[in-house]
Amino acid sequence: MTVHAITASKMLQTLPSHLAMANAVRFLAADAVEEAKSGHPGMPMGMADVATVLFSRFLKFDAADPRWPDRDRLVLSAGHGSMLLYALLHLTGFEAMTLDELQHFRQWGSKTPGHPEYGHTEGVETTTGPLGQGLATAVGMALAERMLNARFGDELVDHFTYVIAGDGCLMEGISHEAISLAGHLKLARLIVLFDDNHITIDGATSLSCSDDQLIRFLASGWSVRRVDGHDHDAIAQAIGEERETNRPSLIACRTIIGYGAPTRQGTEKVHGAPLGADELAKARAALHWPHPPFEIPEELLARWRAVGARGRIARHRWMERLEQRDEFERESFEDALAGELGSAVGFALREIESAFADRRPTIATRQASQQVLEAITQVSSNLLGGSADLTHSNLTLTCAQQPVRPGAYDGNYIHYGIREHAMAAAMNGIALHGGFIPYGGTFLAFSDYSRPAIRLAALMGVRVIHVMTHDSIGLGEDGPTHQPVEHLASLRAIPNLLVFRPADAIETAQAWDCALRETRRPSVLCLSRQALPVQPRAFATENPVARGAYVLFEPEKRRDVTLIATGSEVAIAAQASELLAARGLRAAVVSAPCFELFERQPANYRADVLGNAPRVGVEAAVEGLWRKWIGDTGEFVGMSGFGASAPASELYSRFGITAEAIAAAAERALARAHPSPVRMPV
Ligand SMILES: Cc1ncc(C[n+]2csc(CCOP(=O)(O)OP(=O)(O)O)c2C)c(N)n1
Repeated sequence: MTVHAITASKMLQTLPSHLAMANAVRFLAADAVEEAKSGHPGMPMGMADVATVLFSRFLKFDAADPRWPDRDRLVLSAGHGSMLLYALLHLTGFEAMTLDELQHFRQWGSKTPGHPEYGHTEGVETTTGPLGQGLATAVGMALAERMLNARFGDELVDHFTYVIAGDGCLMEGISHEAISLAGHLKLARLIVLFDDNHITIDGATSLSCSDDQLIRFLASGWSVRRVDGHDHDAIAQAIGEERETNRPSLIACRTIIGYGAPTRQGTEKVHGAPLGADELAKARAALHWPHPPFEIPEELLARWRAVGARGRIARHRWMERLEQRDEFERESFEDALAGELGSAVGFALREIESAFADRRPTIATRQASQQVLEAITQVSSNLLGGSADLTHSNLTLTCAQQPVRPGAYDGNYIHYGIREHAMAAAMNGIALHGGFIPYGGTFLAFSDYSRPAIRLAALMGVRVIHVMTHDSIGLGEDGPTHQPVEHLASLRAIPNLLVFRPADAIETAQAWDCALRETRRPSVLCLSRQALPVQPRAFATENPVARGAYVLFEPEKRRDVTLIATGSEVAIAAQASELLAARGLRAAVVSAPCFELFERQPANYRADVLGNAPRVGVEAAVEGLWRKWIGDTGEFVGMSGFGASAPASELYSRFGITAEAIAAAAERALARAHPSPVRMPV
């Protein structure tokens, strides 16, 4: 007998209805892939038994309220196996996941996209597909659960985070950062169900990997074990016992990919292609599943629906417990979950902004950011800070914050260690879980290490705030490895991401205000290492940074040229306008702290800001998309290659980002616009 035959017959003797339940998952997945003529049947067929045990015996949820805050979180890190999740959501009775949706798997407008998408499909906790992201995001969820538990107690916050991850997730580098962080923090309520099927796309995992995953996780402080992933009792025992450990758990579930497909199971052929009519028919025979595609026998469906309703009583009890809390506590809990900051934060921001306007401090924008954080963390307990081991450079820690420690989760600052990628993904998980608004710091040059998670934050539309300091050659002596030049352009290329580069302390406070208000978008705050003077500006009743770009200085009568700059280069552009004035040319200075917000302004506002005069763009970075704002005839003053190791002031002059260079560029732009005579007299 084959492994499959032995396991199947054992299950038929002991748990026929569980096997039938798992088969319902298997065939919904295989039939949907068949119908779509594309997709991944292998993983759902292989993990159907594990998922059936998890859902029917452990997972705390109520299909009638997919957003119940105290539900267990399930993250399908192996997102290509999306049909596993869609089948389970349908079977357990999630209202939006109709049979019709399964029949339109991967089709335009369906709730069943190729990979699970948060915000698109109710019941999907996070977007997955880029392997490893789900696992690291789940670490953030598990952390948020413990932290919220520390604030509000077991009665309101008491749930697990489960992850289904494959070989691919565990091979990805991010998995190392994630498991290391989770092990260190002793996130005991995190349970990873590893689809240990020894197969990836190219073939056997032995082609490319010799890791002993159990030893690897063990070394990071996890509780580990191996189980037959088709033996329901063994799976149940493993999950049950791992829930009781005081460490995060890895359960390596030895499975057969494409379980039940007679000629393809156990091979890469079943990973990412429909089985084909013949193989599918044979799988039906092998697993005693005589039902036509998308037909689930009534009794079986009823059993699955009962699983979907299993958590209903627990949810109602939870609601009662919430009701019994005194009003203040209940409101704090609900506000935290809703991501409310509280009006005190608004006041604190206004206050610090006007203090900056009065004192006009010449400080680095990273220092201004710290002062902003000092003010707002004193009045809001929902902000969760952190840094990837650059706390004292990013200036992200405030007096009001205490670090979270292994097993002690009542702090509000995370030392993420040198794990930028896991930090960014964990922040996504924290934001998705609810209860905290995460911000985390690193150097802008290392945003590349976080980028895949930042991209997912943008795709999901979640509020996470990246504090990226040392934002240009202005960081000086650390040299070109640490000096970002292409990062602003590359981050601006990510849709739905806000990239802020404030020019001084006032704009820094205003940028924080914008980032905190953006509840459905992530932000990157690009902050200087070097001190910057506060620019003179007219009193504004509204936050001008929210407009994305605005006129900082308008010459009298008319403009000859418009100088558009961001961040630290605004001050240099302002100096250039004075040089030009001395030469009889009137230059407006536009500060453009956030092009994404500027782009959304009405056309007449943008036209007023940009003006009709020739334009010069100034930014200590590569040109990127600047042409859009300066036009074909505009001039760009910035970087065209990597920086160098030297004091910042020397770098600015060596790379030609000076008031004189800007003035010369303005003259060139004017000459191009008015070929003869060159000068427009005053
Ligand atoms: C970051 C990333 N790299 C590559 C891929 C493409 N990809 C999708 S599934 C897969 C193989 C994953 O193997 P495994 O996790 O073992 O899944 P299984 O074959 O068991 O379904 C690859 C390389 C991806 N989705 N994400």
